[in-house]
Amino acid sequence: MQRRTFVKGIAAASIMGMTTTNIEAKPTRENINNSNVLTGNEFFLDIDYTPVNITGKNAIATTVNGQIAGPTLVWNEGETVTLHVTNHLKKTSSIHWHGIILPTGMDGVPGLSFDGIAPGETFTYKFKVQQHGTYWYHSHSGFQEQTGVYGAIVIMPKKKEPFYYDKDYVVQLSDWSDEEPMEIYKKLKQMSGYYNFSQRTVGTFLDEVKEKGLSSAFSDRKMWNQMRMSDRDISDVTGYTYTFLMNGKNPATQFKALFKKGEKIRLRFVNSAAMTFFDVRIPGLKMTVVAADGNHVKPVSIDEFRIGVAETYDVIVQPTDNKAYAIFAQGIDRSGYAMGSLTPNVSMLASAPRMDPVPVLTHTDMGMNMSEMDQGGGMKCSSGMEMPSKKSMKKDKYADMESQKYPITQLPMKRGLNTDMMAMSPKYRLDDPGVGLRNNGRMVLTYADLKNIYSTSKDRKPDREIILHLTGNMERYMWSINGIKYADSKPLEFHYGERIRITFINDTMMNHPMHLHGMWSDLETGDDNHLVRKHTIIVQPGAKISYRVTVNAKGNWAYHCHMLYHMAGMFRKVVVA
Ligand SMILES: [Cu+2]
Repeated sequence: MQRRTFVKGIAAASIMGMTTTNIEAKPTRENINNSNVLTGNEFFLDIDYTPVNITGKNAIATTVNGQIAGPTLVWNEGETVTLHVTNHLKKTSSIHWHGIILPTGMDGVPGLSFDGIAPGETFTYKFKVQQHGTYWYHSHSGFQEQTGVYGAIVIMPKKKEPFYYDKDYVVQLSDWSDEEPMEIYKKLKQMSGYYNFSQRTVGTFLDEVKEKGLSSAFSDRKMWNQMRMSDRDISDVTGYTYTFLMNGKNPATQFKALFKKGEKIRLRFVNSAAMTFFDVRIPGLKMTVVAADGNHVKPVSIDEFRIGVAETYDVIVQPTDNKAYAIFAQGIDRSGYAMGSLTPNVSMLASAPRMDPVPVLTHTDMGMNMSEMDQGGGMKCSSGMEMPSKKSMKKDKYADMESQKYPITQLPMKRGLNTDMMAMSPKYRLDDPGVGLRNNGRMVLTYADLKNIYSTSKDRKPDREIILHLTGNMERYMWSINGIKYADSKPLEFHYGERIRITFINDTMMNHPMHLHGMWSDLETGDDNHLVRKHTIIVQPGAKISYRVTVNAKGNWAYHCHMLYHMAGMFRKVVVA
């Protein structure tokens, strides 16, 4: 895979000028200033087909203003913005402002907020900007996001921020495929492992035998086989078809962020990929995380962070040497990477570090707790093996979160063909960096490290709780919530003015980045005095997570997994009345 990515990169580099335009930033302290940035209060955005060559092959992208990524929009907190979006495609299109608090009619979800933008038409969005930080926008129609309809949003704060930096860059990560998204989706439907070549072979089995002995290797294997799952099921769509981009550039053409030695550089990471989680690090530099999903957090110094699809993180780095540093974002399944250089000189480029080994899912990722295996717990599977299920909930460090009791609103749940597994002992795993990042010798950010910089001790306690299971059937590539896919579901009813606790239990083996439109998600990380405010929350495989939502926005809202090919089923309409 590594070699393939490299080869693709070289091919693209040799046809420079045919690659998409993306001019290097020339930032100033409070102003992201490059030619791919639009500032002001009124914006004109054109969605259109654009020929691109990202991999060495000509392809047609759908773009905003002719570029991948689309222009970075810079807004000012407190001002009203007007955005005229014209659709030049042959199909309905839309722009959704991800993470932005606005009236439902401006949210840009066809069928929920408005009718969508018909071919040849212009829709004008207008709303007051009530927040600051790093966000993004994307099409909410079909698979247009996969083919390029996305860009970053930077909102300048009214008040001075509680940290200092000299330069400011957006680092927007994405995944590009020359294949039509519908083709990708069809292949996944036919064979969910189509793009995953990391699954175990006879060779790896023999290695395991050497390592663990025959019986233990065999029983491990037997268990996975009985569950018709693979412990290498990390990503559905991989570097086999994807080229990973940083600000529209592949690893050969490289995005470059310039610095002078000693300067503090703010990097605004945005994951605009359709399907790819990235593990981001800058070898040789500590990163100080200062914001998550646009909101300030207590600064935390780390070596690496995982960014789920649709999340954003702002970090500050201070390069100490006059050399090029790699901004390295490897795909969660290690099938490829996006990369750029943090460099004192545009002609000085960093080389890529080695990718980490392909991660292997563990019992933890299946919602099992090995220490409890003897007494019960584990994962139940419709097709075969059933784990003993005597309950033994040991007190753990998230016992407080575990013991919170609110009136629970029962929601319909269907187990059947739509679900082929179930986490028997789902745990809060906020301090778990996740599959592939555990014990890697680096300081990896976890949700437990995220603390709102402002106190939330006066925030209302939840009035009630709803529990939602993230469910799926890998074999049929069907995703759902509570075993019910969107098409068969009833809307979730939230009451205007209430505070609701949402608990997700992930019954699948994949990470799902859950995104609620229109309202903030206040994540419980074990410290009620500093609930961290997010718009997208990763629910790890076999895990459980809780957050609180103040229901302060009337209307219809989308609530869904942000993995593009999971969305059709793993989606709910929320009605606030
Ligand atoms: Cu998902």
